[in-house]
Amino acid sequence: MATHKLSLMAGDGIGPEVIAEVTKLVRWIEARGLASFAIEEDLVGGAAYDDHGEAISDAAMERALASDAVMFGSVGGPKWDAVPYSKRPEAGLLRLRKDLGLFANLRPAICYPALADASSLKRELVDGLDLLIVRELTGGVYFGEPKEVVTLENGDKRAVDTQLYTTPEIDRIARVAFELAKLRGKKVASAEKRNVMKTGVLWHEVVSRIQKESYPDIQLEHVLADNCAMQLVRRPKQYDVIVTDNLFGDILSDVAAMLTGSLGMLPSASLGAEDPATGKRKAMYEPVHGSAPDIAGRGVANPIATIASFGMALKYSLGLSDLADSLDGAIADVLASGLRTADVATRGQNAVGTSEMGDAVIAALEK
Ligand code: GGG
Repeated sequence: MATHKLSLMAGDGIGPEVIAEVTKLVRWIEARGLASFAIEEDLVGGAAYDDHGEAISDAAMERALASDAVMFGSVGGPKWDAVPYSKRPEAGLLRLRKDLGLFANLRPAICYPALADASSLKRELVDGLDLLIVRELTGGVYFGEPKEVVTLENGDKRAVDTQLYTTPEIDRIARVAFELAKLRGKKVASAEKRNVMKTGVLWHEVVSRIQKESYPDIQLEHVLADNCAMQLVRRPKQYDVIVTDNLFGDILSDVAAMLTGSLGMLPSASLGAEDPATGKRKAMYEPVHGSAPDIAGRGVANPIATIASFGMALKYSLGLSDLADSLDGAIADVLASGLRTADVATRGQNAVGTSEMGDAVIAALEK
């Protein structure tokens, strides 16, 4: 049996609480002889800064690079508001994405039937919703240079972030979206702002060309990102795969999260390019939610986004697709049984804690 190298980076706030549920799952899988794991645990974010003054150490980066998959919790919090920009907790996450080359961020937004009443929209608008946001993750305004705050001669300050995309960056993320669409609803919506941004013009041009040249059977719709946000809360089921840039993807997936009931329901996979020699990709899996400092340490966070992210790791990195399907089924069963964490509990439902929810998913897997 192959041993899977898993790098665990729990991070800050509720990160350690939700990652603890992945550790339980790993032990359960091992106890049943389904797979074996070599686990490395590393600090990241504010926890790493407090420990050694950087949001991620070079040694932790080395271990992440050598792993089959990184399971990441969450980073950030008001405790580190005054930390210099380059050492902020989020810098650890951005370095992981950049140095592992994780350009494709897959964010599925699925509304489980049992949670349709917890959605921000009416049941009929979200029941059966299953959309996939494909967010470009290593380019755009998060990384473009110049990126700085300068003090002008008159004492005023000027801040600049640069939205920058090249043809190859758009080409490769578009191909990921079209390939995924082939396996799903055979349609892609590409969201940008070509009416006001040059990067939007290039994005539109490249995505159109890729579709014409390589994916003529996939239906392509271009949508302005602001309109896409509106359509997501108006008629979300019109979409199957949405491909978009780093910043718009971040925003649109938070909107999509509320359609599923909670940000605590959205998993993600961040994937690099396939190595032609091994067929493997660098990969990191994390809940879309952040560190939620308001509820950290109380054991009430929803672990489903993190558990489902681990399911994506089983599928995309560890060759355990059947187990990933069983895990998805177990999540659906637990929700159907009425168990809820506080974020998705509706009137009259008693909420359970993080650990109870994790235990219930394992119990459902055993059935
Ligand atoms: N688990 C996600 C997380 O911790 N996010 C905090 C963060 O730094 N987000 C930046 C981004 O993804 O845009």
